[in-house]
Amino acid sequence: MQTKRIVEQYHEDGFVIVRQLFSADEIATLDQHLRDFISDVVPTLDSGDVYFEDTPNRPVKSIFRLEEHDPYFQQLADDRRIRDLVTALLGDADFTRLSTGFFGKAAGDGSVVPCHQDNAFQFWVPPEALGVTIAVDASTVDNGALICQQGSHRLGMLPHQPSGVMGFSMQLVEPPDLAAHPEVALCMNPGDVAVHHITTVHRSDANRTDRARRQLAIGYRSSRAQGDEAARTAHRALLAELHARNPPP
Ligand SMILES: O=C(O)CCC(=O)C(=O)O
Repeated sequence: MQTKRIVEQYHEDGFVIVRQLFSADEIATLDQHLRDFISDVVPTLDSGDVYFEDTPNRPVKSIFRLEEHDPYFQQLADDRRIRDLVTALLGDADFTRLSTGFFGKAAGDGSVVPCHQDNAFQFWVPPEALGVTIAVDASTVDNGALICQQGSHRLGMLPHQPSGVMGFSMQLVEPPDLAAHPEVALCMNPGDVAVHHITTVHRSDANRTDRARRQLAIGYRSSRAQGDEAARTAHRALLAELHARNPPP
């Protein structure tokens, strides 16, 4: 797809998929770094940086700030192809790279991600920020592909409430009308990249298959977006209260 069409579609829908941005060899390298990270770094991480599924095998559910531990993830987030894409989508070459997260939905064990807008956790004003998702495995309707509501980024920030879900503390009080904002499953193949706006409503289902659905998610914000520190402080206080009431297992 041409850059012009990618940008138009992103602004129209609040999300877009760019097919095969990374080669099979590049995804194999990413896969190896993830495996090494999980075996070598995860055991050393603080509880807020890694979450496990609450099932007997306790597979890794999500990891945050990978770039702080392995420079490979910094280099990947600064890859020229991603930088060009983000520059075009944010309309700003002076954007800032945020952190890199891993969302694994282990085969059979991957749990639901509640419906939310990323800015309910990040608090950028104006909300000129986006999430880039790199597919490590194929994502399908059955293994928990990311599901976005078309055009929901234009609704602004909607009310959220605590979700009770470890690692995704907040969920929408009420998802937008499905007729006006239909859900689209972002089914991807390894090497595909999806981008969603920071106010696009999205969620994902449990992984009901024997195939893992692993994704890397990297945030970027425009130079115009500033963090709302008061909102962040209030959110941290809420999280601390929720953790105290219901400590992670
Ligand atoms: O793992 C998922 O399906 C959700 C990921 C997510 O919410 C995100 O990338 O913003």
